[in-house]
Parts: sequence; C-alpha cells; structure tokens
Amino acid sequence: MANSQYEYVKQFEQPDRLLPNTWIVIRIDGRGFTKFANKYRFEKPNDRRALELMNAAAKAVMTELPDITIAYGVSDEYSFVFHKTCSLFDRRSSKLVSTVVSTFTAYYVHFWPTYFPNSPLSPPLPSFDGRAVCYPSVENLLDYMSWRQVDCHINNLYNTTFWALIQQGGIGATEAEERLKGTLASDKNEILFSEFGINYNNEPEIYKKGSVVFRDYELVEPGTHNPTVEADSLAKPVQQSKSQAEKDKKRRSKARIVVEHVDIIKPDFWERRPWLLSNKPGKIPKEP
Ligand SMILES: Nc1nc2c(ncn2[C@@H]2O[C@H](COP(=O)(O)OP(=O)(O)OP(=O)(O)O)[C@@H](O)[C@H]2O)c(=O)[nH]1
Ligand SMILES: [Mg+2]
Repeated sequence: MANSQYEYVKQFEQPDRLLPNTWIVIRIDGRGFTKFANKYRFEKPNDRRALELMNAAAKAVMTELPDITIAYGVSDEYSFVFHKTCSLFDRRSSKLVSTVVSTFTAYYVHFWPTYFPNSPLSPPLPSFDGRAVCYPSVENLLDYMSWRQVDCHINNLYNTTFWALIQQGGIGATEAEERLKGTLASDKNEILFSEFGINYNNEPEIYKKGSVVFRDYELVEPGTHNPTVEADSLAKPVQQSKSQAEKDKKRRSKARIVVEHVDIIKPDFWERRPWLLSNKPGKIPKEP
C-alpha cells in the first residue's frame, strides 16, 4: 500500500528504551495529596483507610502486570520493581510508566467507595505522576528499597511526634516545629514516651515500615541461597523454552499476592524469598 503524505510524522517518534539488563523501578506519587488528604479529612498523621486503599490498588497493578516482582508503598507513593530480564513493551519507558500510572489510578478510584463509603469522590479527582529509574545492580536496587523504607521511618517518627504535640499536647504547628528542630530519633522517642505515654515501638507496623507487596511462595531457609550473586550473574537474558515460560506464568498467576509490613533493609527478607530476585517462581505453599 502506498504511504500517505502524512506518514512522515512517524519519524518524530523518538526511542525511549530503558537500558537492558537493569532493574526498572517505576515510582508513582499522588499529585497534590496534601490538599486531597485535607479535602477527605484523612486522619493525621496516618489514615489507615487511605493506606489500605493504596495497597489494594498496588495489588491490582501486580495482578495485571506479572512482570512486577515486588512493590513498596508509603504515604501517597508506590514503587514497582520490574525484574531486570523484563521485556514488556520492549522496555519502552513511556509505555511502562503510563501503564502503571493509569492502572493504579483506575483501581484507586474503583476501590475508593470500599474504603471511604461515606465520602464520594468529586473533582478534582485523584491522580498520580510516575517516573522510571534503572538500577544496574542488585545492590543498587536493594539500596533504593532501603532508602524508601528509611524515609518512611524518619517521616513517621517525625509526624507521630509532631501530631502528638499538637493533638495531645495542645500546642500550635509552629511551636511543634520549633520543638522538633534539631532533635534526634532518641529525643523524639523520649518526647513520645515521657510526655504522651506512647511507646513508638508499639505503633502499627504499617505506619513504621510501610507496605511490601509480593507473590507468596514457600519460604526458604536463610543461608541456603545467595539471590544477590545469582541475579547479578545473569548478564544475558536466559532463553526460556515456551513450555517453561508457560509453566512459570501459570505458577505465578496461582501465587497469592500478599501485603506485609516487614523489614526489607536486612538481607534476611531477600534470602528467604529468592524468587523476588531470581524471577523463578517458588513452590506454592500447601493449603493448611
Ligand atoms: N493526613 C494524612 N495525610 C497524608 C497521608 N498520607 C499522605 N498524606 C499527605 O500526602 C502528602 C504526600 O507528600 P507529597 O507527595 O510530598 O506532597 P503532595 O501534596 O502530594 O505534592 P506533590 O506530590 O508534589 O504533588 C503528605 O505530605 C500528606 O500531606 C495520611 O495517611 N494522612
Ligand atoms: Mg504527592
């Protein structure tokens, strides 16, 4: 068929492929959620319904995109990790980011009435931005995940103390900010405990650690696998037979997707779940 005179415009499409053999992290973040949280009267500093809604949307994204191996969420953000061998959409950044952002947003709106049955949404509706970053080694990826979880801890300790000073201590925001200027974690723990009888250790794990979403298989004895070394040594994507790929796909779709509030900074989490870094589905746990 003859090309139309308009077809030359295709040349304006530029390549946007992400570097092969790297871990792709797509981080989405709620746009203007400070205002959004006020509008729907989110509890301060943490609104459990809002966090669980974020988790429900993240679970749905992982169900629709089996190439995502793990996700981590805190506040109005979620990071989705695509395995380094992922070839979805030929690793085109715009396609990956837009798919994650639109799927997440659609489910966020879909599940809203489940978590906020008495506050129907009205414009401006919630929306999210997204970006893709490539991490070339497992160490870089795990440091990224640790960075987000440490951030969660620092912000949550600050916010918990800040709002205790205001809600229970009866002081104003400016004064509370002044009080916390230059304080260390130990100082904040002390303020919480001695002034408000709050033991920070007993705060809910979902607030302290954030949320980790992954496929659940049988746990492995720590020390028997070194998933970091194994994953990093995979320089070339292994050519999988079609039947093996089908088998993996089936097993992956059978696995339960779980949300846990656990430490992902210590290597133990990754050693016990080698499938997260190897991308080989593990054993489906037997029904109890
Ligand atoms: N009250 C309350 N607010 C929350 C909760 N989770 C997130 N937020 C709000 O969401 C904000 C997230 O921070 P940012 O993403 O930096 O702020 P933002 O207003 O979304 O700004 P942009 O992302 O730049 O559009 C927090 O500062 C809070 O105001 C929650 O559980 N309770
Ligand atoms: Mg935001």
